[in-house]
Amino acid sequence: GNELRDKVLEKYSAKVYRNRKQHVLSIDPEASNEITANVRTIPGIITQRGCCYAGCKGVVLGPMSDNAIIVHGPIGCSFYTWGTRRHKQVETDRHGEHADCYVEYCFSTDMQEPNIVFGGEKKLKKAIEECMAIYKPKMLSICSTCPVGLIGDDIHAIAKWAREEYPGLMCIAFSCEGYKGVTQSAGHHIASNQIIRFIVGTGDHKPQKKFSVNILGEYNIGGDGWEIERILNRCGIEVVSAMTGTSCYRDMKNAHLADLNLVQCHRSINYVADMMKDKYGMDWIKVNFIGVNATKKSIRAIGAYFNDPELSARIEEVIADEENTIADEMEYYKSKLKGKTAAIYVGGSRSHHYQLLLQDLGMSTVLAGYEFAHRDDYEGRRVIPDIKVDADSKNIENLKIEADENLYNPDRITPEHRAELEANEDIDLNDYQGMYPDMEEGSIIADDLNHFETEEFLKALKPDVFFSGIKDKFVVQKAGMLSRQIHSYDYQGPYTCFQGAARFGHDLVMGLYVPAWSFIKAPWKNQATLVGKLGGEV
Ligand code: CFM
Ligand code: HCA
Repeated sequence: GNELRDKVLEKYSAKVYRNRKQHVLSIDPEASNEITANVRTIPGIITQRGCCYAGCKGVVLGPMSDNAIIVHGPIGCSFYTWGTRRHKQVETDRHGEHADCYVEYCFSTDMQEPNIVFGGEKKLKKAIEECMAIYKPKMLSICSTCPVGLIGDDIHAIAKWAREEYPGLMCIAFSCEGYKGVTQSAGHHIASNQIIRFIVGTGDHKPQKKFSVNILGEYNIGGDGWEIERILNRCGIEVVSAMTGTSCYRDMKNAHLADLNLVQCHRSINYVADMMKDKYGMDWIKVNFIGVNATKKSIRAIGAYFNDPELSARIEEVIADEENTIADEMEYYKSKLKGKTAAIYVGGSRSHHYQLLLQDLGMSTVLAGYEFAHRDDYEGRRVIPDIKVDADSKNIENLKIEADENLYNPDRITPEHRAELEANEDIDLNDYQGMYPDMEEGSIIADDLNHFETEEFLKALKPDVFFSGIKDKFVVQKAGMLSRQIHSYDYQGPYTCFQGAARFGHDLVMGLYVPAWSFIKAPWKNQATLVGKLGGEV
């Protein structure tokens, strides 16, 4: 039932209560568990959400190595996204050629008041000229922040000017003003649209191996993407591009030449997968490389798609070998973690993915939620037709995609094989089931969880660890509960696939068993659990 939810939310005014109640529920297999998501946060509430610009510039564009991003706006917006997300990169493309890497740089027009009053276009052109003179990038992005949209600088005209002025330069403008959407999610969509419009389909570097894929929605945080690629390469599968971790503009141009798209983070990049399906007829499968069992299921699904006995045999060999390498460690971590509970609250897919890794370690998740996911990330893609399109979502362009005259090929697999895959419950072909099916009855789901609710739920549920981000980590830790960052991994990682799972187990055991905990007492441990009167005295 929803008793705990109602108890936590009852402190609100009636209006706020009515709103928040639609975002928080307890999983009940008998009920529809419909949730409200991707709508505006109530003003005044301390949300953990970010803005549209963060989703476009920071999340999707940021990891591309050879993409010089000029932030058109006041300097604070640049500073905020400068090196705070741990997408690792190298200075080579997938063919071993040098590609300049700008991920550690911060380019900004540093708009001042006079630019807001008289317009910032001249300053932006000057910034582009300066960047071209010094760095000569192959790709240059212009990302606008809030004031640019308000004063109406035409960044798209300037991008066109730059493409003409500098032959060979791919200059793309992104109207990703912070206010454009209700969260980062709007920025993911805006970035995806331009990737399809300007990048994918412009390269001609064909894959060399028999089986090739793109990895979509993998940003190489802490090296996650490198570990996934190591495993896929061992299996004999070529990675044409990753979007956008471990990739550069030059790799992404060739993405349409791969056989299959793998979608790791559905939330941030399902747009690209859908558009590539419409334009090239390329299938996608939902994968999850977080967790040993999830990884096994994912690579077996890839094997099933390609339907090649040699490939499937190699996949089984790799699984056996990788599992063998971590077996003793996993056994030990499991013995230390079995029966413990967790709460997870991050932006999108990781709140779902990490539950599977915790299950591998014998743990369960008592509360989970997303900052900015949509209903389909909770309930599965089958609810997409029922999602209300409100004024905020209408604000973001929905590209009309047509099949590519030469490259559209919907018959990459036979109709019989497609029917087989669709009937197979272990394979999500062009589909995502969302987080619910992996959650236990009675666990709490909280969309756009805020500071107040975080503290109240943690006090009531007392999980052993709270997985979250920088904004709430220390509040929780000072209250005596371990908090691990699932965005940045607290400077650790990779946590993907087999070795990543063992590394995660190691870090979690270290965190939970560190003797420092005996020096802090959670505030609620100092409070009486029962308050009442006995014989007239308190
Ligand atoms: Fe996808 Fe991500 Fe996530 Fe995300 Fe993010 Fe991130 Fe995240 Mo921070 S793309 S939705 S917008 S998995 S940056 S790498 S950790 S909130 S759960
Ligand atoms: C973002 C980036 C972020 C923030 C992390 C955090 C990331 O949303 O703009 O709040 O700890 O992963 O770096 O999600």
